[in-house]
Amino acid sequence: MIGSSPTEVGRFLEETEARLLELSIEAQQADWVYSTYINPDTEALSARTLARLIGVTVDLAKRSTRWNDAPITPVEARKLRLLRLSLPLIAPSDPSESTELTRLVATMEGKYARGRHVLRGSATELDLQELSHVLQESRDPARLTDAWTGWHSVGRSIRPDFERYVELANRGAREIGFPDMGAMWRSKYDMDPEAFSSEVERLWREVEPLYRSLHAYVRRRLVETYGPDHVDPRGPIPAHFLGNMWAQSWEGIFPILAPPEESLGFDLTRILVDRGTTPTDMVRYAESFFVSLGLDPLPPTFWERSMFVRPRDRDVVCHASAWDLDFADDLRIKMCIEITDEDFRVVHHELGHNYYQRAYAGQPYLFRDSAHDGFHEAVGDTIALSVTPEYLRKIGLLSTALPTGGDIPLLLYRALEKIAFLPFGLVVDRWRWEVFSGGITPAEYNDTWWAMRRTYQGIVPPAARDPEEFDPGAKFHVPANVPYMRYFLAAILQFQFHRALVRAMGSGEPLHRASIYGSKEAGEKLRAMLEMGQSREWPDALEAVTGERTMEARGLLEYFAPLQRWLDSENRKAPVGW
Ligand code: X8Z
Ligand code: ZN
Repeated sequence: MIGSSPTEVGRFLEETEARLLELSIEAQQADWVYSTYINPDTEALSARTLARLIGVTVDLAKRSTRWNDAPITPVEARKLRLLRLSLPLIAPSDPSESTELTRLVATMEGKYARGRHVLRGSATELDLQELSHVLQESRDPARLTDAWTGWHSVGRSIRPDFERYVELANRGAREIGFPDMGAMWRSKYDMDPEAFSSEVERLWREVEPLYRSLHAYVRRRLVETYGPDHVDPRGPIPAHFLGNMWAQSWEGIFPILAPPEESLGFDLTRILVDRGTTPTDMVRYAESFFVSLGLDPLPPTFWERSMFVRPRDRDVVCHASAWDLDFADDLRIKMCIEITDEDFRVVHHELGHNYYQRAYAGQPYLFRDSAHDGFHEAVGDTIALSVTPEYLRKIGLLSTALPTGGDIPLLLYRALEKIAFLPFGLVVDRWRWEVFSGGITPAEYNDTWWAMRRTYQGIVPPAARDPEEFDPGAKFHVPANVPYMRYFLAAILQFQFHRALVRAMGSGEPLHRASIYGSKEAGEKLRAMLEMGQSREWPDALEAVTGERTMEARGLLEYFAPLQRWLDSENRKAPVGW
């Protein structure tokens, strides 16, 4: 206990929080301008402000080690622990390496945002959104391959930046005591990083049988559509047939997967388009759901400062995100909203982030984050699970009588979105963790990426890939340095939350039909958790909503139980596995 007193650590933390708040606001402002107006100057500015924030954080984290064995309060100890983990990127303290690293991340993100491809027989450059439409709508294998391959070539240009980024980020993480960046990412879960890996594996094993059943059903229907020359009835599924650039969610091809004799009974995209819904209307729908739970409407600045549509005159980062520029009330989303069923869900997802941010704004700076990052991702999705046909009828979007048939089409639709996602959610960081630890070398980047995708997801690329390609770089979160395991956790957690909130309302309805819309009880439970921020370990936050202290797949399995039975009977006609 070397010359430290509680007041000393208290003063240190107070100054630390004030300084980091100031620098984070600056970094966010620069990043906002960069992301909504990409050019060399905004790139340099945002990289420089981030480098400054990282530099100060590293310096403070190093100074904080003097209290490692000191008798300080649990709150102080938690803050000191979180200080080291407060950023998803740490740079080496050498100033030139530090700006080099933040420049690299900005450059990679910019390359991704500017990716374009001209389809064969056309003269127009298509961006990611347009190429995604092709993947969803075309049934021509050659055209699908062209759109898929065209987009994935963006990865190749990112590859050299990525290699150097891994090197520098690891060097940074080691300076503050982590073995590598992946280990740093895994340390953010209030548990031993290795125990966290096992926890993830345990959750995956619980849901894997459901994924395999869905995979088998989908593959059989794709064989019916494209024939066994294109889709091997016993093998992995070629990724370009699944209606999504990364084959991460498959609801885009619902029309060819729906049970032949039943339908959803409505098409939300059609309804929204026919009513002349605007992007702002889409966000208003989502806001009003949160308000129905007893939460406040968004502030006027949200509507003034957010970006809802892709500007026509410049490049922007279109990947949807939610921001809190002053860590208080300057909430915004940045999104290129399309009037679709998918984006209807995404706006709910994004507002979940904003409502979380606002709820924990009352906490000290180092506690202004979610219980763990899976919680942040799960909130809006939990709300979106309550966007049921009955809810849509209630708010006047569905006027037709609801189909009286079974619930299988709806459950299948949801499974194509949520269950198909699970192994993808797992694979992105299982791969990156290995890259950061050195278990995967640059020469092995692409082959290992596909080996893992084949093992976990049962998918393969449209044709053999040159090992020189860099297909992970064609997924936003890789060039943008956003950890991904959060989405896997969120995919499990949202059903755990949904189940608990539905039961708290006293509803005995099957989970897939229940909606928490308008429930003040559900709103109160949610609010209690959101307001905690990360002031407590995540099991405390989980308990506030669910009464449980471990992440459990039970909610998800209960939600999809009727579908699992239906798939089991469907799959008597087809092999399972790959
Ligand atoms: O990136 C997102 C959000 C922003 S945090 C739109 N998601 C993941 C993805 O698009 O890959 C949401 C689900 C998974
Ligand atoms: Zn998100």
